[in-house]
Amino acid sequence: MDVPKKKTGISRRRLLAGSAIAAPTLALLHERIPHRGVHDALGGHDATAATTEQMPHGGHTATAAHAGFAPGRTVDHAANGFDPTEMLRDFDYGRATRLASGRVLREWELVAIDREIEVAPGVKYPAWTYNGRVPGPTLRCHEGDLLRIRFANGSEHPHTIHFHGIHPAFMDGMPGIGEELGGGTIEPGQDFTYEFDATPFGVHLYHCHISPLASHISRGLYGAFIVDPRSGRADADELVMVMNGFDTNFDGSNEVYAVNTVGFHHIADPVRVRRGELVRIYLVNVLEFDPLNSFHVHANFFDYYPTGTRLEPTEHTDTIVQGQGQRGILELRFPHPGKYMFHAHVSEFAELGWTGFFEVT
Ligand SMILES: [Cu+2]
Repeated sequence: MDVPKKKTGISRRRLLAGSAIAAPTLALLHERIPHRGVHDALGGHDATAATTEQMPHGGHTATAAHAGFAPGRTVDHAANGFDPTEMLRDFDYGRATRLASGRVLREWELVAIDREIEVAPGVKYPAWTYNGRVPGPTLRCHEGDLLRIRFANGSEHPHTIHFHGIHPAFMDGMPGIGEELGGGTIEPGQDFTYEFDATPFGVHLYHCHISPLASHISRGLYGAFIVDPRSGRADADELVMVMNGFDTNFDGSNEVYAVNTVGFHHIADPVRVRRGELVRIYLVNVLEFDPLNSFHVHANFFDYYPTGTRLEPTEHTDTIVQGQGQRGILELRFPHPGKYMFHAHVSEFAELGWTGFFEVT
């Protein structure tokens, strides 16, 4: 009852064939997959024939054409109340005070709010949000801080905040656990304050943990949670990218894929970085309905720190795969100026929004 099923709406096939974002997408797909149904081509075994790697020039040229929908058909960021470009570098350190012990107490307020958001030009989605935005605020702290997060449920549905990290059971945001202490399920109109230590350092996430879990998460109730190591990290241009998707017709599969919610956003508005400067990406995969997601950057390599919990990278690569809930830190320097595509190396996701450019100047 808390997951209303929408009877009408666009299917993945119809979204591609006739929606607001269809024109350039369809042109692209027809150009590349001329004699095949769009859905079948994307979903069938032959979908790999359409990978950008195999058709690099066509892929780049045609995908760049997505920017063509931007001038006339942009997402209304003001109406959404958040802008994916701003969210990239928006870290919320909360309200910090020093306890008598000398330890830092960091406090936030998160409110669950139901609101409609636009996830691609003309594609509206009835989201469930923390603080009105998807993803929720990027909560950031230092290893060893005491964290206090007051959660108020202003939604019409029961929710929780389940943090990844190490904490007592009743602070886990799990229905049925700690109910006698006010935790567990937080009903509409109720509130609860989560309190725990910031540990371990790394890049984590938080999300609602009410069943059906996939529904509550995919609606938008998630965010990145970063714990900086005591030793700190080298100065860098830091970015948060939360890989997500939207099942706009509630059929159990996603119609739009993105980083930070708005599909194709960084095609028209590239992520601007400086040549030679260290760039650090906190990458989180919260995608539901698809078991894997991935990140690939063109013409550059990065160091990868899985979960960010060790200070030594495990890999030097241009592509990594993350399962649901996995995350990690990417560090790279762009040696050459220019525009470099980044996208999911699951081609279907890339074609449905999870693709963009770095612009190196
Ligand atoms: Cu929920």
